[in-house]
Amino acid sequence: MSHLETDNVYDVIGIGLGPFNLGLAALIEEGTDLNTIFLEQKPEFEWHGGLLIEETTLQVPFLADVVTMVNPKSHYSFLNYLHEVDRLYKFYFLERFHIPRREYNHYCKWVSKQLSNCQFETRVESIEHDKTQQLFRIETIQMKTGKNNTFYAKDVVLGIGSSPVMPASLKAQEGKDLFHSAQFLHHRDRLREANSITVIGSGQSAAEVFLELLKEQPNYQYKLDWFTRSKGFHPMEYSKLGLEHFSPEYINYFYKLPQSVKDTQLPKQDLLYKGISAQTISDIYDLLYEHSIGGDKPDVRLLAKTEVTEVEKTENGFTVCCNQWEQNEMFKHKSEVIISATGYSHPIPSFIKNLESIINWDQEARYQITHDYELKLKELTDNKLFVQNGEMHTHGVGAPDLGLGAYRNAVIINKLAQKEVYPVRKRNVFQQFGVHT
Ligand SMILES: Cc1cc2nc3c(=O)[nH]c(=O)nc-3n(C[C@@H](O)[C@@H](O)[C@H](O)COP(=O)(O)OP(=O)(O)OC[C@H]3O[C@@H](n4cnc5c(N)ncnc54)[C@H](O)[C@@H]3O)c2cc1C
Repeated sequence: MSHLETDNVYDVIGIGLGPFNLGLAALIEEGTDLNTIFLEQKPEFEWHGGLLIEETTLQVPFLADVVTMVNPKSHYSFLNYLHEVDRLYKFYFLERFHIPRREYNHYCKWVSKQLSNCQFETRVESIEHDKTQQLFRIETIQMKTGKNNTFYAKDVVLGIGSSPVMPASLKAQEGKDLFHSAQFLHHRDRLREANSITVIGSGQSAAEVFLELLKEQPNYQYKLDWFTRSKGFHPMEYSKLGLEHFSPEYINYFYKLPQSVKDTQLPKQDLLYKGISAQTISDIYDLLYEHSIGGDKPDVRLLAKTEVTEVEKTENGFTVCCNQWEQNEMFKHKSEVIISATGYSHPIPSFIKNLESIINWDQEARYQITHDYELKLKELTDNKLFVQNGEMHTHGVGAPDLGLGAYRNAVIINKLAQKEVYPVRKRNVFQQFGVHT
């Protein structure tokens, strides 16, 4: 590759530095000689900053750090982090598997600061494939200075995560008084001034936001409503055999199913990864109980089976048009602030526009992806383009799961290095998925 007159030529470039590409950066730096750089638009590592609410925890055990599940001996394990920041005894006596989200973020930041291959404040604007050089050409912009730069890579790994989603009825009114739950902590002062707040949605984020608002309600005295169009405020599956769906075996089983079967099954598996943790439900219930002691009637309403159909701006907030779909009853509701906890999606990034003609798309305009997380390309080339956390339609519910990140990175690294750097174990769980193993 040295024939290009530039220093910016790499074996691998990672785009985005969330937990998945951070793990890739760490495992590559520790286990290979590959020349890599990981480009991130934010000024430093930050994991869902608007939702780093105190007392919230990871929904997976701490072993789902960025390396342990493939290399527990790594310098970058969570346990080594605790050791290095002098918290090992404190954690030992804490006796908890589910660590605070704020600590997971601090741990990831600690990892990123020690790696030489992470570059922040750099947004990727476009990628092109240079057939002659057999390289990807990546154009970036430096966030602070606006300066453009060009990088080249033999292989690229997309790790750009997800984007907040709002229904059209809410999106039209988005602003300081109506925002996605991803922005929750950034609007805290506004929320504390409000007379009435409505939370919409019933996933984990909605529940965490509602719980936090409920905790502060006695101090700030707002009216608090929580609506969801779901049938109820349901718990996420957390039985041990249910959790085995987040395993390499289930990925392998799911991958081999026909696409039509995958598309039918996935929506039926919502509660494996959506829904609310039983602990958060219990915390909410306990607090409602506490706030109602002695006949107190906190101004709180929880209403399921209720879809928001329209939101109109008024002088003092919003009029929210709702439909209780089971009773088929429409009603109007007033709220000064609305929080849309309506989930995330994985859009195809606009920066790959110039690659659209060489990528193989499926009938639903989604990536076609090999078992090893490589995008299927139309052209025969030496260059590989991988995706992390954009493959639920092909690899199943484990795609966004932090506990499977290290496994997926081991598979990707073995392909990038063209040798087995990190062994991938075939038998991990007790149950068998499918007739043939
Ligand atoms: C609030 C929340 C809590 C969660 N909690 C859990 C949990 O407890 N357990 C679990 O298993 N899963 C959890 N998940 C799901 C899990 O998939 C995500 O937490 C995880 O962040 C995904 O990591 P990622 O690396 O794919 O992407 P992200 O963390 O989203 O990171 C992607 C990064 O790419 C950067 N980027 C995007 N475009 C560009 C560009 N053009 N140029 C440069 N950089 C770019 C972004 O700035 C971002 O930093 C949670 C998800 C959310 C939203």
